[in-house]
Amino acid sequence: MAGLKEKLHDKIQQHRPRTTKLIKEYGDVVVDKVTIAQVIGGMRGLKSLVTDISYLDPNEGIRYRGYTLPEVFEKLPKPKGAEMPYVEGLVYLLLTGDVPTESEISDVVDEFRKRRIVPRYIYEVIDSFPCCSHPMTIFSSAILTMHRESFFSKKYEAGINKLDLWDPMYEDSLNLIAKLPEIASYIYAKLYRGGKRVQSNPSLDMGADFAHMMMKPAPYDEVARLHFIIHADHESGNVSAHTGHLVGSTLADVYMSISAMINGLAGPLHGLANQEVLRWLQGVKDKMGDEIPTEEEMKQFVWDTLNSGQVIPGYGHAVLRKTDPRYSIQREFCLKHMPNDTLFKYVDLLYKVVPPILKEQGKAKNPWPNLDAQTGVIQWHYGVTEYDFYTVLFGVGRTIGIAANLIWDRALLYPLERPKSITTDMLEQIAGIKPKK
Ligand code: CMX
Repeated sequence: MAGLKEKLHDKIQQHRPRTTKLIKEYGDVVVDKVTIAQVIGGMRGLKSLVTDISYLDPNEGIRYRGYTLPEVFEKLPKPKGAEMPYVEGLVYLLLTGDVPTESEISDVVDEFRKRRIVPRYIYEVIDSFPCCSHPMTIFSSAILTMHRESFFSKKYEAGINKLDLWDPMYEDSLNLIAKLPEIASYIYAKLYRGGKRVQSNPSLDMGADFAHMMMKPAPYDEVARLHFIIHADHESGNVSAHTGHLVGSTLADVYMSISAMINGLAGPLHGLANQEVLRWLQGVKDKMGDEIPTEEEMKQFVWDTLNSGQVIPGYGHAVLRKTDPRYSIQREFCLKHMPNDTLFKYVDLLYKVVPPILKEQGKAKNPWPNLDAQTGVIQWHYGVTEYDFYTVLFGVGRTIGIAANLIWDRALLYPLERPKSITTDMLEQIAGIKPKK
């Protein structure tokens, strides 16, 4: 057994009795109540999922395995001379809950190196898409097509004890994560670089290898590490995480589950917002020519969008009630590496004008920016100006967290997800505005 898998195996053995005890001895203890507003309103705030991989506090933001993002960036080992940690180290942390040592990191880097070769037919699938296909459609399809590689599905078909299902889920997950940077960069090459493919370089860590395949010089390797780490997980209720978990609960394999979660991520209220922020900013730039808008002009653009019944992309959140720390970390990166970038100045101006306007409008519960408000500006600065690609980058990072959850879902024998629906008549009866039949 490789180091990571052995450690994971031990952690699973230690954890299983905790879950078993909770169900068997405390299964009837009430966790939460459900209101009509929650039933109709997308289950906001309803505590009905469990994960130990990350936790989102409304005011503090995300913690991975108990660590805030600044702690994660401080604690995880970094490649020699690098500013940002190994993405491979985050995989280790999310899976085991432990910060890896240098030698444990080398093992994981080696694991990914061995698993990185993308099957030839995936290039053919990507090549066969009609023009104007969105990169997220291609990304999701490429992942789904690899279902034929699944150990999990083969083991299930052959008959496997459910206690052992986490093992092939782990193998599939590592295989998929190792291949995603190359798949994503080939989609980029195909759509925007005349199909010029750059093969992965086995001597590089995941972030540096992605920059190499994207043909972007340093510090794009740091950008890639930063990006994949901050996008990896956001507890279990967000649409991409929940979709991955839901599909996986049917014992669909990782390729099916991650392809589905990618489709959830591709909605403009979720991951696609990073593309929408850039589209919105470009609209402002087109109107302004080379001029930077004044504060008053920017306020007017924001009000125009709100008054036409649209949302301000990159602002608001279903759980967060403060500025997203993932936004702040990217902002610090911008202040250090690209303080004079024009788009960054736009984004900074938005940070000043949008929250007071959203507060004045009085609808959004959270007037502060989320991570998507900053992502595109960094990509644009380093030459990735094709903004419909940005959500693919989100998807590469998010796969790490969701795959870790899928492995633990199988390890802890979480069952098929199947909540109950009721009718509007029944809700009216519960509300007491209609007599019970
Ligand atoms: N601009 C304008 N109006 C907004 C808003 C925004 N950025 N954020 C929320 N609102 C509005 C909602 O549309 C809603 O309006 P109605 O009452 O007319 O339906 C009202 O404020 C209340 O919404 P809420 O409870 O504050 O927010 P929700 O939990 O319903 O939605 C989210 C959360 C993210 C979908 C919403 O804030 C939004 O649409 N933001 C813009 C899109 C975005 O940035 N999405 C990315 C989020 C991060 C991610 O998942 O990647």
